[in-house]
Amino acid sequence: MTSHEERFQALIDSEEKIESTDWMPDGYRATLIRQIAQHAHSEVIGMQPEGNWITRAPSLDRKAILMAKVQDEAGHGLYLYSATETLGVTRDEVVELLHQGKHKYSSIFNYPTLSWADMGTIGWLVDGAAITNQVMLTRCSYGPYSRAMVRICKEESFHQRQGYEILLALCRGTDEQKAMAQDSVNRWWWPSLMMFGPHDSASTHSEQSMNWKIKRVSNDDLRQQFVDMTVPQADYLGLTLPDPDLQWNEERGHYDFGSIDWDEFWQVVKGNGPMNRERLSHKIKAWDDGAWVREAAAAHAAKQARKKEVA
Ligand code: FAQ
Repeated sequence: MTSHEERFQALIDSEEKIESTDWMPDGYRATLIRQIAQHAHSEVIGMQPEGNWITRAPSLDRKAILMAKVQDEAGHGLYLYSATETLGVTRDEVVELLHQGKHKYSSIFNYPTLSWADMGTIGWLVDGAAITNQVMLTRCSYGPYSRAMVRICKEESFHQRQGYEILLALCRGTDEQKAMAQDSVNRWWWPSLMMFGPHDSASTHSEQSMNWKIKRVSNDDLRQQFVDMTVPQADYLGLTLPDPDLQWNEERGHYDFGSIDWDEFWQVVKGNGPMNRERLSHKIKAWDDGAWVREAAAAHAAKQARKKEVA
């Protein structure tokens, strides 16, 4: 081991954070760029399914809350792109990779939002799964990522509560409203479980990422945590999770659940999900439409810099 490697390993072993100015192995840097950029892209693309309902929210209050949530997701994307930049790549570079289809984003955002109840279910299940994953990332060994996660988790908790509250209102409403909530949960349950990624045995990066303390809990353990947390919440709503194999296992102290359709997962990850094409083309259009804003901001910054030089 070189002295650089020894110091890096000592920091990891003693649970201290790696900072952008510290030496780090190339693989550690590349893994972080991949994961954090993918996470940032997910936050930004994740605005689309809910953005679809802003104009159709059932009341002014619901509309204001939904708009605030969608704006929070944009903010999360920005903190995460900033965290990626601390590793030596620019935001433009990673955004370009996303647009070329060379970077991934979370599979979950490739499903359509068909009813208002989906706003509740996304908050409850999708944000719920995101928090389960992100709470462990607050303990990630890379300082800028772990610190971004602390703030993001606080906001995601509010998102989850607002989603649950939408579903609670629907479940206490008319039979039709309750049926709408049930239909929504039927569609989002399995894709939410897929968010945690492939089984540990099929996860290419987990072992190394756990050794580097980038990931602190495995994909399967997080998925189990999420199921255990969510089943009682579904009971309280009076909704049925669409899995006949779901049952409490006294011996394990966890819920058993059925098998995930991994073919569906990989199809979605490869770009063949119900909404992949629409999501990416909408993202590229929004980026192109916003070019004038970026140009104006750059021109303004250059002007301010010239002013400073003259003064
Ligand atoms: N979708 O070896 P692993 C949110 C890929 S934020 C697509 O296990 P890893 C907020 C993976 O990249 C949601 N691809 O990978 C919100 C790899 O492919 P690669 C996003 C997936 O990285 C809420 C391959 O499969 N959260 O929801 C997925 O060790 C509501 C093998 O997998 C994050 O990104 C997937 N679900 O573990 C916004 C959290 N799973 O790159 C709006 C940070 C796996 O080799 C509304 N990320 N793949 O080509 C992570 O914690 C990890 O990256 C995992 C995957 C756990 C997602």
